[in-house]
Amino acid sequence: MLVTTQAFSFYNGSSRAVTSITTLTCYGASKSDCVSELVNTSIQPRQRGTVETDLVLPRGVNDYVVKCRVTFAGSSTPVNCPNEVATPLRQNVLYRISASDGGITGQGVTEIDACDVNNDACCNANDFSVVATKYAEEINPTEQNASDINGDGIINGFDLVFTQANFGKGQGCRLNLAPELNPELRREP
Ligand SMILES: [Ca+2]
Ligand SMILES: [Ca+2]
Repeated sequence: MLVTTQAFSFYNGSSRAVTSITTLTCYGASKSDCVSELVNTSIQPRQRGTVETDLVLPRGVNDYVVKCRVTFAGSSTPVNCPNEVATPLRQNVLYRISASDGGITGQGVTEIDACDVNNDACCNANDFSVVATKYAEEINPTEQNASDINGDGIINGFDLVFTQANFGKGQGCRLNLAPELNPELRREP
């Protein structure tokens, strides 16, 4: 069994506390084998909180879909996260979401997509540079910034580590790409 992490950065702009976040990760040919993980939390109104869940997947499972649900104080009906995150290889998933009394906005992305700060489909030194130039910048709790990769409200070494850990990964990388991520290389003999 191998562990991946689902990390949530959550701004609670609603009038009720967030009491738990549940992730549901499904795999298999029809994505019908699922494991779920519930984490209790207490993110009060007008606060930002971060929550991490470890997700244990069977060995050999690399292709899966992550969904999540959020439960608010006083409600027994969880609210679905805005999107599902599909990944063809094992990696962490990061959610940067906000709640209001009208619902939940924001999105979850794979770690590789999150590291692609300049949005050119490749995580490399250019993304590292973008993050580095914003070093120590603080992000208002109600806002999100691509360079705050882990969504904790400050751009710093933790975000730089994310870009370094994913150098050369992404569908748009031409050079020094890990073979399992590059369809062109995979087709070569
Ligand atoms: Ca990039
Ligand atoms: Ca950060």
